[in-house]
Formats: sequence, structure tokens, C-alpha cells
Amino acid sequence: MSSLAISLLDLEADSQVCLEADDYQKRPGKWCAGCGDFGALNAVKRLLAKEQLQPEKTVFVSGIGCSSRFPHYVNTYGFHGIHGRALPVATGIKLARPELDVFVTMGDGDCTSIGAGHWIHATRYNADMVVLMLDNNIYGLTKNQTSPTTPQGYASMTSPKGAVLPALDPLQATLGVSNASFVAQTADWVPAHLYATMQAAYDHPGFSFVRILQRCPKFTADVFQKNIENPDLTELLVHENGVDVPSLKQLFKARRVHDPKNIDDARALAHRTDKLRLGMFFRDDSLPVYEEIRAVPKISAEEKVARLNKEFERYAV
Ligand SMILES: Cc1ncc(C[n+]2csc(CCOP(=O)(O)OP(=O)(O)O)c2C)c(N)n1
Repeated sequence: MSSLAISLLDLEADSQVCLEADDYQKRPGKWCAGCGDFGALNAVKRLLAKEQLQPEKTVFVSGIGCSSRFPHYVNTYGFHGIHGRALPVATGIKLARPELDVFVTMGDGDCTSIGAGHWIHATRYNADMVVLMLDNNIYGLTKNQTSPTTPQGYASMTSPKGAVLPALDPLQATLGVSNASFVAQTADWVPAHLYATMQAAYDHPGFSFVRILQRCPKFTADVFQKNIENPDLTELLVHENGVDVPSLKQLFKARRVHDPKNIDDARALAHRTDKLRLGMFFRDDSLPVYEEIRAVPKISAEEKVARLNKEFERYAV
């Protein structure tokens, strides 16, 4: 089926229709050639097709940035919001419509700078959603300003002599939040790992925080280059309850068995800087999700009007 020929949102949920990955592409992505966002979009499309998610029951929410353009390219419902505010919007959607599959895409600026307060609280709320944080270590859309994840010493327009502070580590920060339930790291240049991580995030009942190391060919072309050229500098965290892609054994010789149930080990690993680590750092499927704790009662429109009228009656003279 061609995604150009038919708008999927016009289709009623029809179990007979088999959607393929390209059916989920609304229009071609407009990112720079070589941008890692393309790889993330491909993995997302594969996941949507694998799960046969119904476009009218799926929503992509974003803030502002290159990575936040996702809702324009994915053939589902979408909400391209304001800078740093994707998570409260997504939480509201999940509370009002818990049956929807909610995905969030954010950049590192979106998430760890202007949206940092929302990030911490959304992690603690643990509403069931997949959060893809595309970390290119820079403000991309606004053309090259230092973000909290920019490596210390890395020059940008706002720090021409190099970023003065050590970079904020989003894994360390998320793992430090009470009630965090899923924290993983993957990279756009390892597509099999990227896809497997997204699948695990989708399967997790709760707030799945996935940091995707993402190439920006324009402004941070060299930050991940060492790791791309030399796989020995990357260690895969593997476990039967984590992310394990057998086909990657050939490429990545450094593998560490890490049980993602162990929060202390997860935190210790996130603090180590000797190697880049990809994999599932932490996962706990037993934590309660916010939309169940704060379930919005389902009442009809008539009942809502009746309750409002009853309330107004109390003030009538
Ligand atoms: C309230 C507000 N402040 C600042 C901006 C300008 N702005 C738009 S996108 C952006 C940063 C984008 O960087 P990032 O979130 O890392 O995403 P990327 O473009 O790298 O994917 C900024 C500062 C804005 N749109 N709104």
C-alpha cells in the first residue's frame, strides 16, 4: 500500500489491513544528509509495522528542534508542541486517553535544558510511554549552541572557546530520579541495536527513557566518530532481560552481562567514562504507572453537564 495514495488516518481500525513500515511515513524527512534522525525514523517505522499499531490509536508528541519534527513524518496522530514541553503534553494525553500508544521525541536541549523540570517529574510519574531522546550534543535547529550534553571544551557559537562545564549525563540523571522504571542507551549508527532497544521500550509498561546517540553531520560531526570507527571503544550491556542482539557479537567484542534489575550497578555503569556503553541500564516492570494511579473517571458528556449544573445550583440565589 502506498502511503501517498491513502491517508492512514482515513482508515478505520481494520485488522485485515497489514501495514508495512513505509505506510507509516507521512512525508519524506527534511533533515541534513547524514543526520542520525533518519535512522531513528526508520527504526520507529519498523517498530510500528511489527506491532501493527493503528495510526488512529497512536500519537507522537514532540517539542521544538530538528528531532522534534518527527510528528510531521510519522503517519499517526501527532502534536508538535513547544520547546521543552513535550512530556507534560504526552502525560496529559496518556491520562485522558490511556488506551493510546504514546511516543515522545525530544532533543538534548529540549529534554535536558529547557525541559529538564518536566523530564524529572515525568520520569517519576512513570506514565506508560516511549521517550526517544535524540542526543546530538548540540542545539541543532537553531544552528550550533552549547547544550547541557555538549562535551566540555567543545566549541560552539555560544562557547567559541569551548563549553566550560562538564557535560550533563542524561543516564546518570534519569537513574537518579525516584521511580525511574526504564533507562537505556543506543546509537543511530547501530541500527539493529536501535531497533531492539525501541522494541524493549515499547514492551515496557511505564516510562521508557531511551537516549539515542545521534549524529549531527553539521555541528558535531566528530563527537561520536571515534566510536563509529572503532567498535572496540563501545561495550554492549547484555542480558536475557535486557537488549541482546546476537548478530552484533561479531562487531562488538566488548560485552558485559548486566542484569537491568540492579539499580546500583546501573548507576555505577552510567558513571563510568572508560567506554561508551550501549544497552539496557535499568528496567523494572513492576512499578505503578501514573495513568492507573490517577485514573480519570470515564463519564458521559451528559453526566458531566449534570454534575456541572448541580455545582452551579449551589451558587444560585
Ligand atoms: C521557549 C523557546 N526557547 C528557545 C527556542 C529556540 N529553540 C528552538 S529549537 C532549540 C534547540 C534545539 O536543540 P535540541 O533540543 O537539542 O534539538 P535538535 O535541534 O538538536 O534536534 C531552541 C533553543 C524556542 N523555540 N522556544
